[in-house]
Amino acid sequence: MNTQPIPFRKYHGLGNDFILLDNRVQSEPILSPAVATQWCDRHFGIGADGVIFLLPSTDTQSADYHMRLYNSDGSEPEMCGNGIRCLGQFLSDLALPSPTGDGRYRIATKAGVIIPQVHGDGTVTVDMGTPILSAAEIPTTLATAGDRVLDQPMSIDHQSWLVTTVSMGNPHCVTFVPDVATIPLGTIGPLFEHHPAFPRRTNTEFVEVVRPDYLKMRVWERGAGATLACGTGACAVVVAAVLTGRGDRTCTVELPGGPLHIQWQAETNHVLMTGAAVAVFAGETCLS
Ligand code: ZDP
Repeated sequence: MNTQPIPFRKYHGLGNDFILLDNRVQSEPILSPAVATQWCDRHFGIGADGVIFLLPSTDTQSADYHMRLYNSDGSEPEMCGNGIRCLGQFLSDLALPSPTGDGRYRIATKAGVIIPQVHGDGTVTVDMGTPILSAAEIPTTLATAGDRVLDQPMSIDHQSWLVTTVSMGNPHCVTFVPDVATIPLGTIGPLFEHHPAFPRRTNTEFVEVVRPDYLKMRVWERGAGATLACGTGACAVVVAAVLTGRGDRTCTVELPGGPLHIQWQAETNHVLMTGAAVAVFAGETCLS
């Protein structure tokens, strides 16, 4: 047992849960990916889908803080939608003032500077930036004609799926299905995640169009498996629905853990995401 317990706080965004660490003392995460995996274990650890590190900004001109994240398998994604809402709420809970006084914080991530705005009512809006549609940048080798993958057939488990690929900083493969409840997520999800068409693996969303402004999705996340919600995934889903003529730019996405409100602005090309971010408990752990 470590003699120096490490303090942490636990948050969730629609049941997509994270351990948040105030890591401002140094610019590198204080945990190794292997220890983070141990913390995320639901039986032998604290239990979470990932660990999020609040780091000092390395360029205070462009960002107030820096966020890094490990998935529960120890891999490091570029971005995390539910996670950055939790980080915004964490900053507010730590009584770190918003530099602009309106609840906004500029957060440097591997996908650029992302700006959550904490509203003070338990919800956070995040400007998630612009979606990336170029196959090479997602990355996927699926593109046949042109550079985009829109409703392209792909064979998985002897079945043909029409897939649309979108990056919100991290890769997503979106497929529209008649009924999300019947998808065998645990068997089909890993086959998408590890398919050779996705050199950096992929997150996969199975989506049912209830109405053009109301989509229902289930997600298999890269590095974390079936989760109750995925913020970057919900944004990717609305972009895919608009591009394939199935959905509206302003849309509610129902995830197993609850709803997210997504707006893909035509004027700016930015995707805005609004949803809950909730502190669950604070503690200290001896695991290291
Ligand atoms: O891209 C990945 O590897 C994801 N598993 C990262 C986590 C995404 C997240 N669930 C979200 O809400 O965007 C935090």
